Amino acid sequence: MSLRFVIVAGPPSSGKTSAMLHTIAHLKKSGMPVAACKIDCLETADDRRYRQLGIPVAIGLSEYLCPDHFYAVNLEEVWSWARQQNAEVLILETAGLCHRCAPAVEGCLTICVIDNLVGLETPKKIGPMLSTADIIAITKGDMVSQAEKEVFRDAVETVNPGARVIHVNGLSGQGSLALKRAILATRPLEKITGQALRYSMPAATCSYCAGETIVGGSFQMGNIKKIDFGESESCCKK
Ligand SMILES: Nc1nc2c(ncn2[C@@H]2O[C@H](COP(=O)(O)OP(=O)(O)OP(=O)(O)O)[C@@H](O)[C@H]2O)c(=O)[nH]1
Ligand SMILES: [Zn+2]
Ligand SMILES: [Zn+2]
Repeated sequence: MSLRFVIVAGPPSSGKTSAMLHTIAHLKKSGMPVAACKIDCLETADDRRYRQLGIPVAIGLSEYLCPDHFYAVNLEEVWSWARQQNAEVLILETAGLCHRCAPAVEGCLTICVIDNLVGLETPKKIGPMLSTADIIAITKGDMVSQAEKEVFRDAVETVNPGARVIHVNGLSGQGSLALKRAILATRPLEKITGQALRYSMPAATCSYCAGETIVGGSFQMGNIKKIDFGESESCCKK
């Protein structure tokens, strides 16, 4: 009952599905039964794209909940669903909208997909989603120069020096064979229950989490953190 549980995260439109469609096609050619699940907030069309490969597909929409917390709460259920489909590889794609959370789980191969166009500061900004990944797939290399590609790779490696970087073209599929090989080289996991998230999630227990919509201190309770304006406050008082 073991499963290679592969987590794919990255900013919106970075090329996660494009890269995975090519990778899953390679896995299928090797006779590997694959299932895919997509976690998003309000809407996704990714299920239709994955279904075109003729594999079992599930979607989870978090709606009014934080998608990352929703994701963590449903890991066991996604595992059971994939096993019921007799999958030996599960591709779990997550929106990765909250740049404070990271979906990586111990024992699961975690791939962070980031594109060459997001700017040199972005690897730092998306922090743990990138720094806790095993593999970083950099897409859209066809849209930048060789020099830009190298500088961007450097910025990525500064945030996660231990990860393996693979350049993937989501359109042509170039690089997806390396992703397939990395997935097949991963040791299947016996169960997900008891595995640890590699990075803790922030507490989200303020009045706005509970549905409050009005701005102002008297409408706020629970876990409130205010900005420390430090020096700039004393400047304004002058
Ligand atoms: N030029 C170029 N375009 C790409 C590449 N990879 C993906 N794209 C395009 O980028 C857009 C977004 O790709 P998706 O695969 O949908 O990205 P995603 O990360 O799955 O998006 P969400 O799931 O909506 O967050 C699509 O129009 C793709 O065709 C690439 O390597 N080069
Ligand atoms: Zn997608
Ligand atoms: Zn979060």
